[in-house]
Amino acid sequence: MIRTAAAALAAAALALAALLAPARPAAAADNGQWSVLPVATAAGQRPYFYLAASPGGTVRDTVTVANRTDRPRTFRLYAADAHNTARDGGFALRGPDEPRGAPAAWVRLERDRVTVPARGTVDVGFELSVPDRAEPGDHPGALVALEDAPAAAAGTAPGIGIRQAVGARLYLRVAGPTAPALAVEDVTAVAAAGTGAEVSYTLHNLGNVTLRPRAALTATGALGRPLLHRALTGLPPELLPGQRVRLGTRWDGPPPLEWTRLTVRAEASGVTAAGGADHAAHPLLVPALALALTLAAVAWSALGAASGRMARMSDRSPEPTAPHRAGFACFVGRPNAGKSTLTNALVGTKVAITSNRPQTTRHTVRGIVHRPDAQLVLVDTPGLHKPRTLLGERLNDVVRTTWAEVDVIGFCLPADQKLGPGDKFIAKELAAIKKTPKIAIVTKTDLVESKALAEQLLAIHQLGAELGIEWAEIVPVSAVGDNQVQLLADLIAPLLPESPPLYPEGDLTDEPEMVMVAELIREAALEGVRDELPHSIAVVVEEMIPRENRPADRPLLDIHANVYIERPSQKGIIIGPKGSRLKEVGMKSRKHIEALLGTPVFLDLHVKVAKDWQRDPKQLRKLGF
Ligand SMILES: Nc1nc2c(ncn2[C@@H]2O[C@H](COP(=O)(O)OP(=O)(O)OP(=O)(O)O)[C@@H](O)[C@H]2O)c(=O)[nH]1
Ligand SMILES: [Mg+2]
Repeated sequence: MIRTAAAALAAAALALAALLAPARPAAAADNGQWSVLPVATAAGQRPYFYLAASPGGTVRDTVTVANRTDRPRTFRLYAADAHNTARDGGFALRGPDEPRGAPAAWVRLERDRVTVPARGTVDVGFELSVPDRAEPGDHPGALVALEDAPAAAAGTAPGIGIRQAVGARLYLRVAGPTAPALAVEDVTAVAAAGTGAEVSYTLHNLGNVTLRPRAALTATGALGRPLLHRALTGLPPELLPGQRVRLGTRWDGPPPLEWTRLTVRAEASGVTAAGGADHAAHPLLVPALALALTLAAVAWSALGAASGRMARMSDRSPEPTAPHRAGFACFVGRPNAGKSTLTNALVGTKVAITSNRPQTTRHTVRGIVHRPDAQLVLVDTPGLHKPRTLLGERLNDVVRTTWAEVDVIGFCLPADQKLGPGDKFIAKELAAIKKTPKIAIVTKTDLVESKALAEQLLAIHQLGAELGIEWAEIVPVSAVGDNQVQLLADLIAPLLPESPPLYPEGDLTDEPEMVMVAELIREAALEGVRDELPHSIAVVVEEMIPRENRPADRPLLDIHANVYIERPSQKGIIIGPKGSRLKEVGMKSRKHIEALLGTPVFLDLHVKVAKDWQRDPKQLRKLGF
C-alpha cells in the first residue's frame, strides 16, 4: 500500500531507524584490529553514512580509518555497491575489482590508499556526485578498507577469520518519489523425507527503497480447511532495491492424503505480496483430488443453502469474530486494460467477454466472489475513452455512474504500456471522488520484466501524488498468469462495508442468460475482425425456446440471434466466403453457450444491417443501450 508521500516518508524514516541498529557482521565496520567509520562529529559517532542528495547534487563527507594495533598498516580504500547474497540474502558488498554501479561509481575518495600509524587514525574525505538522471530512492553501499598486505605476512598473528575488508555502510537516498514494492515469486513445494515438504520462494524487491520484510506461510486443505499459519524466519533483515532472494522453509505437517494450497505472504513498509503453490504428499493426489474437488464443488452448488451451513461449520478462519463484509468494487480503466479478464479470474468463471479489441465491454457486468469473510461484488465496466459516437458517450456515462456508487474503485493500468493521456484523464476524474477508496491495479504483469514493472509502480505512485489521490493500495497482478489475483481479493475485502451477503451463495453473476448468450456470440464474432468492424458489431438474442417433441434425455434449445453491423459493405466480411466465417462464429460460440446453459443448443444466426446504429438514438435503444 503506497499511500501518500508523507506515508512514504514515514516509511523511509522507519527504514532509517531500523538501519541505525548495530551493523551486521557481513559488513562490520570494525574487526578488532581496524575500523572504518564516518568521521566523528560534535553530535557523536555515526555508525554509518546516511547521505541524501538530489539528482545532479554532490555531497561531501569524511571517513576515518583507525588502526588499533601496534604496527602501521596500509589499506586500499574503495567504495562498494551492496547486494543481498544468493545464499541467505545477507547484506554483502561487491569486491574492489567488480564493475561498479550506484552508489560506488559516484564516489570519489581523496585517496585510495592509506597507511595508518600504530594506534592512529587517518581521515579521508570523499565526494559523492549523483548524476542528473539518477533513479530516485535508496542506493546502499559502503566505504571499505582492505588491508594491502596479507595480515599473516605482516608479522602479527591475526586470529583465523579476521576480516581483511572492513566497511562503513553508506546509505544513499536520491531525492524523488519513493515506492516500496514487493513480490513473492516462484513458490514451489517439493515432497521431502517422511510427509514433509520443502517450500521454496523468492522475495523480490521491485521498488526503490530498502525493505525489511516479514513473511508467513499458510496452508489450506481441500475446501479451504486451514492447516497452517506460521511466521517465516531466516528472512534477510534488509532486502535491497532490485534484489531477489531465494529462501526456503520446511513444513513437516502436510496431511498424507490431502491436497494442500500453500501461500507465502510477505509484507514490508506497508506493501503486501503473496504467491502460492499446490502440494500433495502423494503425486497422484493432485489429479485425483482435483477431480474430487470438482465433484465436491458440483455437490456444493447443488446443495444450495445447506452448503452455506457446511461452509460455516468447516471454516476455522483465524479471526472468527471479524465481521462479515459485502459490497461493490468496480474495475475502471481505459479500453483493453484487462478489466474483464481480471473480473473473470477473480470470480473463477467467465462472466464477462474479453478480446484484444478495445471497447469490448459495453455494459456493467457484475461478478460475485464468495468468501467466508466477505462477498465481493465486482463490477466490470466499459473502458473509459474519448467518445466518437453516441454509444461511446453512453458507455462513458455508465462508467461514471458506476464509480460514483461503489464502495471501492479498482483503477486498472496495464503494465506493458506507459501511462498515457487516457490514464491521466481517468485519474483526474477519480481524484474528484474523494470518499471512495481507490486501488491502483497494474494488470498484465506477465508481459513485462521486473524493471519495467518497478517503473510503472513508481509512475503510478507519482501520478497519485500529482493529483492528490491517496491510493489505498498499488497492486501488480496477472490475471492470465494467476499472479496476485487472490491477494487483490484479500485487499478489496477489508475496504467493503460490514454487511451480510448481498447475493445468494453460489450466484456468480446476475447477468440474464439471454445477455450472456448474446455476449458469447459477439465475443466469437470479434475474433479476427479489424479496424472499425469490432465497434460495429452488436448481437441481440431474439428468443431461446426448448425444441418441442424431444425425448426427455435429449433436449435441444433453439436460440435465434441477430448479428448487427452498421453498413451493408460489412456484411460480406462477417459472413465470409460461402458463409464460412459466420459458421465458425456459430460453432465457437455454441460450445461456450452449451457449457454455460448445460444443454445442447441449436444456434440460428442472422446478419442484419442497423444503419449507423452507434450514432442513432433510436437504434441504440432497440439494441439495449
Ligand atoms: N498477457 C496478459 N494478457 C492479458 C491479461 N489480462 C488481460 N489480457 C489481455 O488483454 C486484452 C484485453 O483484455 P480485456 O479483459 O478484454 O480488457 P478490458 O479492460 O475489459 O477491455 P474493454 O472491455 O475493451 O474496456 C485481451 O486480449 C486479454 O487476453 C494478463 O494478465 N496477461
Ligand atoms: Mg472489458
